[in-house]
Amino acid sequence: MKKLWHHCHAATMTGGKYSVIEDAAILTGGARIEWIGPRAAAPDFGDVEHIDLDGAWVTPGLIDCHTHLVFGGDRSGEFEERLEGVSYAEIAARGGGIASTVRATREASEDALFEAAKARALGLLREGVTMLEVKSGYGLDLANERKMLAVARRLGATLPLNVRATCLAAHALPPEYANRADDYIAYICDEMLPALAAEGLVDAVDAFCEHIAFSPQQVERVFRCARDLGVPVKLHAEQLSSLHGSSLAARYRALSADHLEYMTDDDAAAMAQSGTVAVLLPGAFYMLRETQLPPIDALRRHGVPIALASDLNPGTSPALSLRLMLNMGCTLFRLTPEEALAGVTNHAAQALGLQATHGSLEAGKAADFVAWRIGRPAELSYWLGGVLPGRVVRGGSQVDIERIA
Ligand code: DI6
Ligand code: FE
Repeated sequence: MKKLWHHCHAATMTGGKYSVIEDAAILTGGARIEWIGPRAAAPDFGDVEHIDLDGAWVTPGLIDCHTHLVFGGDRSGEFEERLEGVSYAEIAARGGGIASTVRATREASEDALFEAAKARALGLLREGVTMLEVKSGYGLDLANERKMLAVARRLGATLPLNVRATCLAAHALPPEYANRADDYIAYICDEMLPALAAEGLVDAVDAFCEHIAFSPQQVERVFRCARDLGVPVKLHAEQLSSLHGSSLAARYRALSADHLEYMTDDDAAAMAQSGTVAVLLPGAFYMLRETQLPPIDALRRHGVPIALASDLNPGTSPALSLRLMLNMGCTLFRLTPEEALAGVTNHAAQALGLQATHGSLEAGKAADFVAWRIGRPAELSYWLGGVLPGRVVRGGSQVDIERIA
């Protein structure tokens, strides 16, 4: 039966703005929105189920468009050591850092990875996230990258969440390829990506373009391979230094370039041209105690869509809350609450290539939304994390999180 959700206000986020409808009504049929508008303008829908939302504010379901939430182990021990004065270089020299997560991920069974990832995903769902992206990148060989991506697919198949899987094989150099980065890139392009794409495990391809990871030339080889396979690309760019990875991403019509603290005005212009979304990651900025701000004014001036994401990963952003990122996007980066909310709805959908079906409340789009018991949309950015009262609706059905967990 169709459902008419009423007694609510809607921040539809159409066009990346609040686009408020006061005293709204939303008609859903199955998993889609069939009609949305002011209740007073609603036609007679006949025999439908009426659902009273008690004056809630309805927004699109939140979208976390950049996570590494499948991983083995954690790095809280290293966190503690660093605070006791052990340097990052010492930790790395004895096989810590990313390498330790690669080891723990390779050692973990698919089931163990799934259970740990499921707990994190449920935490996000509980706070209003209905879609998230998961990157591989801690396997770094065919079998282990496949294992990570299979966990991502399983999360999407078993939880009331849309999960997009991104292959980030070009994240770090695995130990067996030490000092042979070009050979590893060849392995990615000749074996890993073709196999994983053929198995339907890859919605996008990502890479880490940085002095401590891969050069723009190496990234470009990965991008060419993705293009030949018909898979869209994304890029970790300009996180620690300026290599103009974001301009390279724009040349390949990337869905997004992410981090971007060190990007230039020309990079922003190139991204605007190609419609590449700027995904900002305040959790990593905070955790690394970075002081170089991403150039928000240049992004605004050039009209680059801005998204916000958790970057949930065990090293640089152990951020279990996307809502906390809304506050940090405002407090650290001076985004407005409206920009922050667009960053986890409309623009986040665009960063995943799904803006035609998700990210705003419009007839024809997915019936994924959250009815928040708040007085104004800015509260979503104002409270620092935590679960705000309300209900999460995914595919037209209210999610019963306690039953799933
Ligand atoms: N940038 C980051 O901040 C993370 N990966 C990346 O490409 C770091 C991931 C980790 O330390 O485990
Ligand atoms: Fe990341």
